[in-house]
Amino acid sequence: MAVAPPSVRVWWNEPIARTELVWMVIAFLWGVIMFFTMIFWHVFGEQNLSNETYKINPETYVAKVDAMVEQYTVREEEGFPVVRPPPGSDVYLLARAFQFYPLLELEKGKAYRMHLSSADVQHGFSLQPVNINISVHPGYDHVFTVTPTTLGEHGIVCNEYCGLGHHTMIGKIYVTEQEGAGS
Ligand SMILES: [Cu+2]
Repeated sequence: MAVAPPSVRVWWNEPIARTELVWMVIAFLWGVIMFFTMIFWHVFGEQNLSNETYKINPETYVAKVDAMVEQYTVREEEGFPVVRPPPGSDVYLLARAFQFYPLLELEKGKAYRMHLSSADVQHGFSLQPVNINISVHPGYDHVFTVTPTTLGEHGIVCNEYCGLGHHTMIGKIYVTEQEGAGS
């Protein structure tokens, strides 16, 4: 609140100073440029995923994960199932305190419908070393199409602080040659 009332009560009808007008136009044009840059970068920057998001309750999501694990587990690693779902199928990855479940094995050059959700709190999915980062929220099923291009073992780390065991929260995606194309 001002101590004294302004000398010109209806100040908003005063003419705009030239410099101020110039800056307003610059700010507006910059806003327009940034707007189109966003769209351009989404398409050509290869950083943002064209994902879809659906509401889902965590129990329903966990049930889908368990069904996939039951059907496509090929081996175990330190008590964790390694799941190899068929190319083209829906792949469910679950983030929960403090693990990514299960371990996945995908074929190079094949497309998968990847689902990502959390059973408890917010986590971060960070695929290394390619550095793809996605926020993982409980109650939301993030769906995107992935086609692995690099053979080998890829680490997933949680990059959203989620509790005391956060630093131990890691996962793994193996990318292998296509079946029938040699080992
Ligand atoms: Cu975490």
